[in-house]
Amino acid sequence: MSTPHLISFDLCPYVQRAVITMLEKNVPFERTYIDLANKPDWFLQMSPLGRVPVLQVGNEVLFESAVIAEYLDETNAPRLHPEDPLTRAKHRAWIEFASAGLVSLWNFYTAADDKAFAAARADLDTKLDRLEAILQDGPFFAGAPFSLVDAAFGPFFRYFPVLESLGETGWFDSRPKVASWKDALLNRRSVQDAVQPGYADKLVAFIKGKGGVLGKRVA
Ligand SMILES: N[C@@H](CCC(=O)N[C@@H](CS)C(=O)NCC(=O)O)C(=O)O
Repeated sequence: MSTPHLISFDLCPYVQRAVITMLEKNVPFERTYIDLANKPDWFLQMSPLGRVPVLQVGNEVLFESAVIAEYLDETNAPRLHPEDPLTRAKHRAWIEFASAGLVSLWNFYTAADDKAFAAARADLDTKLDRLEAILQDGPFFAGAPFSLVDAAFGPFFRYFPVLESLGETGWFDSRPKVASWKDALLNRRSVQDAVQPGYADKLVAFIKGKGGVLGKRVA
């Protein structure tokens, strides 16, 4: 296969899913960063929804992070999706849940007023409770093997140390299974290497730029 080319934005959690998947499989890839606030014409022509990630494979273009991750999984060992179709379907559903969690996070760190902020916090707490209820022994979602569900949730959990640094704590106090899953993911090499040095500072600056309840806390 020709070297895949990933079109990225440096803070995008969906892009990170593709990077984690390629790092887990030692797939060499090229990467181009774009500014989502100033999208180049070539990108707008290529990306049907105007979003990253986009993965170029030869003359073909793939979009949507879950689709990109599955393509990479089907074409490069080791397999990260389970073999059993029912288990695989359940994994896809939890990857979708991770995407909903990313929307909840966005609503939280961009919330413009206290009411929206409290509602977004409650929504996130409910989602973390759901995860606590379904997690088994760990260290990863499906136990010992690292799966595409883990690749989807690594970028989700990466937000929490930043939120904690801005004074939003208590996410994991009564959720020991989520806490140890989060730690296992944030200690995983592929998850760590999926962002550039300075990620946390950039995210804080981005949150400040949004000017919401959390952004106003940034000095
Ligand atoms: N469902 C998409 C979501 C991708 C997405 O929302 N990407 C954001 C950046 S993290 C984006 O490109 N937004 C377009 C914009 O900001 O204009 C996926 O899973 O790939």
